[in-house]
Amino acid sequence: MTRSARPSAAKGRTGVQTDGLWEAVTTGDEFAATDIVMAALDDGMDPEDLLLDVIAPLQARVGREWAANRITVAQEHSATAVNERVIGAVAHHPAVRRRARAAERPGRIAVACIDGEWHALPARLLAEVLRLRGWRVDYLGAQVPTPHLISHLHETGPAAVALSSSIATRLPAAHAAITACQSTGTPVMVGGAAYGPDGRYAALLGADAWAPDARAAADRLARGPLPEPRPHRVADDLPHLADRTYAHVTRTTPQLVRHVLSGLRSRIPAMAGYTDEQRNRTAEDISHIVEFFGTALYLDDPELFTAFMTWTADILTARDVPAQFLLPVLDLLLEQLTDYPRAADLLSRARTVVQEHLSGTRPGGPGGAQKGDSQG
Ligand code: B12
Repeated sequence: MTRSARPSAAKGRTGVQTDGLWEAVTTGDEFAATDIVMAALDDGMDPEDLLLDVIAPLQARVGREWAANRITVAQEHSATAVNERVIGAVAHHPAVRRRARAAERPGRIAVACIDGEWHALPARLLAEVLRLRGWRVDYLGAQVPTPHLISHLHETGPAAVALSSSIATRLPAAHAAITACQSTGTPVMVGGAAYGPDGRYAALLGADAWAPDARAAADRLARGPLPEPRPHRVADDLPHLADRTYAHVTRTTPQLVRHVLSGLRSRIPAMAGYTDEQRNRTAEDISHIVEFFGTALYLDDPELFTAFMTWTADILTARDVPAQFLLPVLDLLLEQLTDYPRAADLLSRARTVVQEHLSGTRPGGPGGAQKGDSQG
């Protein structure tokens, strides 16, 4: 499709052919997708609105469709790859470049995903919005090793560093990265779905600022410099870590996963007939459960784990896998952790929540839940 041959589908509230864009993105048609956003910019659409009110929700929809099992993992990967190219194309549109050049020059800022964080797209959206607002942005992309990030801050001396986290299990690593960045004297702004919709973990982990989305982040930065980093010690932020429960769980994760898998095999006879792929999937699911469990212990936030467990139950149900098997998983973990009261309490709570969720006695239980909306 050429830029002059624009699709004829009706334009939505935003002035973009959102249905056409969805179709192009989910069928991997990069050219058609780019044509649609270029046409919107040609028609004078505000690029920030295009990035945040069209492309970002479309990407979130990709996540919901995958969670509900309406698109495959491959389609989700391909759609995300197309969306990344679309964001790149927006950034290079002549009107967008003109606007970024004409904006005031508030200073330099680094935008990075923390170590182990693959979700680069949300950080990229933030980077482009800050560029539009005139910032000189060093966009470092996915999984930046903390020592290299620190060297970068020493070399460039930015006004702030924006650290993005989408997956909650990387929050312990984010905590260490925040503290390390602050030790260079650079204020740290954090954001991304991992911090929760209200950003509840940002202050807990000692960040200097948090914002719910890229627009709010840019507005906050436009109001003036972030506060100087306050000195803090990781151990003082989270005093409950003194009970060593988190340390024990992370250190023994491989053993815990093995114990759960062998326990499941003896409790669920059908597992004897599993294919290699089914066995690998089960092992992966158990690893994720233990990782989320560890993160909830790190933050001392039971809800992080219970929300993940009910979300997992919905994901399994959407794929016709009996979610009942989550109950013995929790029991088997409990068997190994009876000497750790905080761990045992969290597992018992999760068991109650999962049981209520599966029997439909909990608000948001199967049938009532919006599958895939959980951001942990
Ligand atoms: C695309 C995607 C992927 C892609 C990422 C590719 C890429 N280049 O980004 C791939 C396939 C790699 C991936 C992998 C995984 N993913 Co994934 N992924 C997603 C998905 C579908 C979209 C993420 C996204 O781009 N969202 C759209 C943007 C717009 O999100 P946003 O957060 O609103 O962004 C705004 C704000 O957060 C803010 N912001 C962002 N960063 C920052 C930073 C600062 C400083 C500030 C102020 C603001 C800010 O600004 C943005 C713009 O306004 C989500 C589902 C979803 N609904 O989001 C899951 C999701 C994030 N993934 C998830 C999971 C579990 C995984 C995997 C573990 C899956 C697996 N089994 O391997 C791995 C983990 C990899 C890792 N170690 O990081 C979970 C996380 C659950 C949780 N509770 O933590 C999610 C939520 C899906 C789900 N419902 O379970 N994933």
